[in-house]
Amino acid sequence: MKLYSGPLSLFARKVEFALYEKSLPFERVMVPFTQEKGYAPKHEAVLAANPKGQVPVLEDGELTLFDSTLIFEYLEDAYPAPALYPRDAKDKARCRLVELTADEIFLPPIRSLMYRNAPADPDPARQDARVAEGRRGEAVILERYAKLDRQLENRDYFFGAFSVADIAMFMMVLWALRLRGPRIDAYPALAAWYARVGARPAGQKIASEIAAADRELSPLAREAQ
Ligand SMILES: N[C@@H](CCC(=O)N[C@@H](CS)C(=O)NCC(=O)O)C(=O)O
Repeated sequence: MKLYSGPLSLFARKVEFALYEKSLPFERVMVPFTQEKGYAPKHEAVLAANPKGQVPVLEDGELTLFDSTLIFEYLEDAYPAPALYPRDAKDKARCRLVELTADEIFLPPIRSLMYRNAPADPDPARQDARVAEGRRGEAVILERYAKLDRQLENRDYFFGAFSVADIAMFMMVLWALRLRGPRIDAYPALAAWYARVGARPAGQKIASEIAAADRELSPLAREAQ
């Protein structure tokens, strides 16, 4: 298998997490990324495979797929063990809902913090507007933390065994923290779950590679050194 990934691509790292969990060997191609230019210039293979021009893109033999959620579903069908979805149909649907909630509902307030790693806007008014939006984003993130804390109370993982719901939500919390968003210490169930997912070999590998990429690419990480 070949995965087109990005050093600081939340969605591509999410797929790497699943590949490691399933112990599937893969060749990783890192597409160019800088905080200044984002994903420009786009990798030709990614443009050819994905009309959105986005990573992750997975090739498995003659199959080429994009979108982290579709890739998760394919990996589960093609390589079912270990399972990363619950077996029960309703829990499986709930698991997909947690993944969607992470990717589409939790991400927007986290995105509002990304300006912290981007070059400052030369227009002070526009920069102030970004800072204000980031503050509003932080308030929303705190509401999400409180909800996750209630959901995870007395649970090791969202659905008994580790699943894609844990991967998708872990990636969001990791992103909020790496962008110096609100801490999770005041949310004991969330903090314990986050540490549990992060202690898995795949979680450790993902988190340490992202931290290394940040040290190389991100002003926030350089400031913290
Ligand atoms: N829904 C897609 C989102 C993929 C995505 O947003 N990829 C980002 C990197 S994390 C990207 O390639 N951005 C470049 C662009 O949009 O031009 C998925 O789950 O894979």
